[in-house]
Amino acid sequence: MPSDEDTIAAIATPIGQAGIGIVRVSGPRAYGIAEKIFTPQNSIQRLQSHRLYLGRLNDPSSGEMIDEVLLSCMKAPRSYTREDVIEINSHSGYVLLSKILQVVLDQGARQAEPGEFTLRAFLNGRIDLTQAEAVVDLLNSKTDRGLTLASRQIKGSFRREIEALRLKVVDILAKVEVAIDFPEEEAEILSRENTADIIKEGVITAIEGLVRAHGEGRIWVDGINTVIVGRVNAGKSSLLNRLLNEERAIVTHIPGTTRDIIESTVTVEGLPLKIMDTAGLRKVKGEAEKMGVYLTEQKLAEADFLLAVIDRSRLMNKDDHKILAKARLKKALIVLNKIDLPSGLQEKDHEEVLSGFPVVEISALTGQGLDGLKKAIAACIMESHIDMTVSHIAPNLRHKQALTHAAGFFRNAAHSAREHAPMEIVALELKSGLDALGEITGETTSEEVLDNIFSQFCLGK
Ligand SMILES: Nc1nc2c(ncn2[C@@H]2O[C@H](COP(=O)(O)OP(=O)(O)OP(=O)(O)O)[C@@H](O)[C@H]2O)c(=O)[nH]1
Ligand SMILES: [Mg+2]
Repeated sequence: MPSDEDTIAAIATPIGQAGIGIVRVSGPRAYGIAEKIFTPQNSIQRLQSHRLYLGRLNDPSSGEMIDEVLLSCMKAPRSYTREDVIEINSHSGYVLLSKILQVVLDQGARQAEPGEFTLRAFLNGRIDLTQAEAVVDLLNSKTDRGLTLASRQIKGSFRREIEALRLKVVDILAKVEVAIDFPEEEAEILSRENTADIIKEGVITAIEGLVRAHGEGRIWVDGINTVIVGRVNAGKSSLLNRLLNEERAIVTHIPGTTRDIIESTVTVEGLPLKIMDTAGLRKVKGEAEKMGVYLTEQKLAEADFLLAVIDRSRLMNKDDHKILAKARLKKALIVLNKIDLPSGLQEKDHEEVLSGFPVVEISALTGQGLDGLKKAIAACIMESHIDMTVSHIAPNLRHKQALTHAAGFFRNAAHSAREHAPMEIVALELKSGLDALGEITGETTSEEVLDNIFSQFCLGK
């Protein structure tokens, strides 16, 4: 990891047309750099923290004025990174912002890596890892509720839950360690039965609640993972376009048009769907289409909910049957498409193949049946195992895995305590559980995991 002695800089606003642009600088030389390149309009002794200054930005190497800017100053530790931070608010535009960044770099700063400002906030102890991750959630959130969950997590809601859990465990561990030191008096120090109960009711039950919150909370942040599947030409892309109300995916009469996964977000009857159009499933020879079918299989496996599209105007074939077999393993809604054409389905298809599935009929071409489709989607999701109760936190997959690990250790600890295993074993399991919890907040997280998390950020964040 780069040294935090460096002063880092990056363009912090999106590239493109906008009213203003910001170059952000953080580190020990931030103020020094500002004093070299910025001339305030009103003469001042020195730059003060938490002030905004109007002035001119100059290139010291040429003496040329670059722009009239607003400079904001934040002295450590009262800043995003807990280091000295300056932000240069200029006019927007890529060329101008690049030039400002270059001047800052010429004065001894280094270009920041993606997420490096937030990484510093983490390394300097201003936020924990759950709060850093919530920053990504905040930027990516698909719904208002997701936004609320992310902003609560930024304020430390999840961090506090984990800390409370750790305190409970530390408490138990302290008693266990005293019992290890004074084995003769173990019975007076603690009751094994009671210790096992406290671990189970105070710790494991709480962790199980957090693991459940993963499924519920992520729906609002990420959307319900909805995958449109079906044989080639069934009208999958047409259906996606209908639901999005835009021409997002290419539609042609040629079977095998879609190869890449096309993903978008849409709200159906108030429910957030992360919806994916996929390549039609069939036996293929071409490389690109093969790859597309492979991707489809992957998305199918991860889906929360399937929209299985069947071309009602044709006889069902092997591909349809294969898809329906897969749909039986998931929450699925069958969409019989092309009802503007005469039906090609046979009576026995309705009775045998489609029995047990919720079915709707639509025409993706004319839009007929679309309202019914939306209602059916909502009904399927509401009645399925997907729990729509609003949780107050949204642990991500990484948190869920660490929680599951931790719960395993605590279960072993409770079992060992009850079964009169040596107290050293109980202590060891409790410590391993604590480490697993520490991975969530970042106390015991490996550098590899940290790199992975912060690489999801954009430049300048
Ligand atoms: N008559 C009629 N034609 C439809 C309907 N829906 C789609 N089509 C036509 O069917 C053809 C295939 O539609 P797509 O939406 O590209 O089908 P797809 O399932 O995405 O196809 P692939 O990506 O190739 O697997 C196009 O010519 C569409 O115009 C419908 O409801 N009625
Ligand atoms: Mg398609």
